Amino acid sequence: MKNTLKLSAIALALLGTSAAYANDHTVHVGGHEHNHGAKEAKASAASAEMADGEIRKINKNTGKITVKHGEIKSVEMPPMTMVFGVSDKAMLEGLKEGDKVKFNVKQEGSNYTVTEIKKAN
Ligand SMILES: [Cu+2]
Repeated sequence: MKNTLKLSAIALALLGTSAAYANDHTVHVGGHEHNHGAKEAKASAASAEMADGEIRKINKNTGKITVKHGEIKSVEMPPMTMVFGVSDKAMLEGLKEGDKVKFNVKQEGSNYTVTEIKKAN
């Protein structure tokens, strides 16, 4: 479990690096070259419009949260309750079960990772 989390943290770090590289040099990394323009438009829409959710369960040790969420337009997901990993466990500090939150999600294959989360107040 711990190793898996470490590996995904490394993978996330690597993804971040290649995305930055692609932006700086207009070199397209990965298998989505033809969708590049559309993908960027989606990403900026996502940061403007975070998804709504309510924390049902939170495990700061494993970095997993169960969230009852509304529609997540950035990854075309309908409302549901599900478990997410987080890209950085530090994001979970200050959050607890029952909190209403706004969050962003990144999809990697069939895995969804919360990249940003904050209390909705
Ligand atoms: Cu979901």
